[in-house]
Amino acid sequence: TEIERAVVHESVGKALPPGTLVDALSDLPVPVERLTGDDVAPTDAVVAFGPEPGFLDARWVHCIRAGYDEFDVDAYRAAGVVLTNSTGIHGTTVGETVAGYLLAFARRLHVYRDQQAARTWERRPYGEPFTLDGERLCVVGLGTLGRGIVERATGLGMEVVGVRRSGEPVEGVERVYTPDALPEAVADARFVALAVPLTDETTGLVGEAELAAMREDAYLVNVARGAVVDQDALVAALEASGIDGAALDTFESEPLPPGSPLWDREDVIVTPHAAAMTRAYHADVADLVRTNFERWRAGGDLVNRVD
Ligand code: NDP
Ligand code: 7N6
Repeated sequence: TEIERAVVHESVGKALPPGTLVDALSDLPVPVERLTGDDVAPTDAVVAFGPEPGFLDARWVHCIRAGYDEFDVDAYRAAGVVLTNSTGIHGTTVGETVAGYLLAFARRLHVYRDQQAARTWERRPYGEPFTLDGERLCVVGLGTLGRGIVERATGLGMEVVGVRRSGEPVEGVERVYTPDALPEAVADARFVALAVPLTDETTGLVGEAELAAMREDAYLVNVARGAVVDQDALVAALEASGIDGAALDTFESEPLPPGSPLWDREDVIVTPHAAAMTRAYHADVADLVRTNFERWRAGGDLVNRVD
């Protein structure tokens, strides 16, 4: 089937100004229009942040996120609608954000920034600051995000281990574990970074037992999805000094509710699901969509197909 129109759904506004994406796609061989609501035609390609019921009438839906957990993949398959995601574009942004979290914790930058607000000139105790050099990081999920994190961490002199489904080796990762060995993989790590998709297998992946398996001076980083971590168990572990801190970009409920105990903790860095933000996001997404348009026309396989 030919695609006769591309529509940029208003939901993309959660990640970028929609007009930037419309402009970046203006060289497609079909008209590109903005869409509010979900009234789409069977010959439409839809570019969206999240799902809408009407999208099941489209020909192809492209999700501008890597995580497509909000989409009912079975329903798309049953309706014969092609579904693609945006994995592959977040390695640098999220990798740099995670490097920032790790550096902040080691060099205590998060504490000094808090102190600055109160004009407090006070160095942290001698035993507190450390260097990342030589510290061990365990990266859980070694795809685009995981590798982006690994590259920065090795550049900072860290020793990196990781976890992935296949257990296959990854450059820069000294030892790759399979998911069943997660407690063993995290046991010796000063930092544990989560970069897995949210699936049945990864929901609640890090709970009481995994937090207990971590070092008492460990930090947890979650740039995956909130539900990968049992948030109550995390708060309990922080309160009991079972771990030293956490950097969280994703939460069980977003925005993080004002009453959450995570807000007030000095040992927690909260970012508003912003780890992947960049003013080049529209261009990165447009490259993916353009590539797939060309493949579609040439009758080839699309990249990043998830159905
Ligand atoms: P990829 O598909 O490139 O990588 C996923 C990795 O997770 C793979 O290495 C895979 O293993 C591994 N994995 C899957 N299931 C398990 C499991 N049960 N246990 C251990 N490892 C597992 O995805 P991306 O790196 O592009 O994105 C990952 C997720 O990060 C997204 O799904 C999204 O939820 C989140 N994300 C968050 C962002 C943010 O703004 N904070 C930005 C972008 C993504 P294998 O290699 O063996 O297949
Ligand atoms: C856009 C965030 C993803 O899954 O959640 C992220 O790719 C997208 C700023």
